[in-house]
Amino acid sequence: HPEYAYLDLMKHLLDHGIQKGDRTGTGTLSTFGYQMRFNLQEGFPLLTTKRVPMKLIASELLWFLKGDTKLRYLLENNNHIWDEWGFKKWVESPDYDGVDMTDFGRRSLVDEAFNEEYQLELKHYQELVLTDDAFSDTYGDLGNVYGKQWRFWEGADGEVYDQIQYIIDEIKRNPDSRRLLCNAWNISELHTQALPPCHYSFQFYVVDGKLSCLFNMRSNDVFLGLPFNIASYALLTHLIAHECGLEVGELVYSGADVHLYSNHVEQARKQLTREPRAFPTIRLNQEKTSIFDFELDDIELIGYDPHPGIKAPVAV
Ligand code: DHF
Ligand code: TMP
Repeated sequence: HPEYAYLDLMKHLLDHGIQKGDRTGTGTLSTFGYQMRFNLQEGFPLLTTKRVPMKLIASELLWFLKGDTKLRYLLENNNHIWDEWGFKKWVESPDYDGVDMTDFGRRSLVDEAFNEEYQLELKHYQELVLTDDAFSDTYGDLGNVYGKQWRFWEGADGEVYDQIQYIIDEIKRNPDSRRLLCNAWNISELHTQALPPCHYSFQFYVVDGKLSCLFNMRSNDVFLGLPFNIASYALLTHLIAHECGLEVGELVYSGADVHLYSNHVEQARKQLTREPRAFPTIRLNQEKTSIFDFELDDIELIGYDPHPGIKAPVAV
């Protein structure tokens, strides 16, 4: 089953991962340099050994494709995967005068009284982002993250570049191109970003009428982030293939610091006891041609029958 590409990586980290400290203070089992391949003709690579919320993956990708970097769109779609990083910008700013939220990610896990204050403060933050335009513009914006770089890269020449449109035009014009590439790692703008890009570049490849994609990750949380990342790039490949009149080919993953957080080890062991089931398939609204017109309802997942979800804390 193709899901073993992922499960074998998880097992590899449990058996051979190197204990390594990290920015968040959580601790990881890590390896450096790892590749996986998924044949997208064999089904849509959404893990079945735990439930992975496809709606959140789709709304995050559509948010990137809009060129949006503000949390509001995600919150309007009940997507909270980026909340902590916007919240962090807010509570570390001079305008914040509530309870001290230093190190809220780790403290909320070990201090129940603090966790209650944190949950209240986070709820308040979400409300402000949703209702207060000025607040949303300043503290509800993650900075020049993926969407900005993908669609509106600002060149040193003062021009604004749409890397996704370039790729689509170039695939149609010159499918043999070896320059079908998007780069999110913009050194001069890293300081604006709530989190520097983890998946920092990707490239397409066309052969025999099939579109393949390779994506690079500098740092990867194997339990929480990776299932999202695989499905997100699989969906992006389907969308671009759809617009360019191609079939889907392979999805190739290339990771650098690939890690399992120490507080995800029990969850990983549990997941490894489960048998993978058939991958689902994906159906895109054939009436839409431009990928920039796609909305959530235009993406349909068929035949997804996963094992139950497994909860794990995210390291901030
Ligand atoms: N930081 C870390 N430490 N790991 C990440 O994977 C990560 N990913 C980010 C931002 N920062 C990160 C963006 N993507 C979840 C999944 C992806 C993601 C952020 C968070 C997550 O928590 N997933 C949970 C449930 C999400 C929910 O239902 O709201 C999961 O069980 O998959
Ligand atoms: P870092 O900036 O110190 O590397 O921390 C980022 C963490 O977030 C790291 O554990 C990798 C994880 N991550 C993913 O795995 N996938 C993602 O898409 C994102 C945004 C982050």
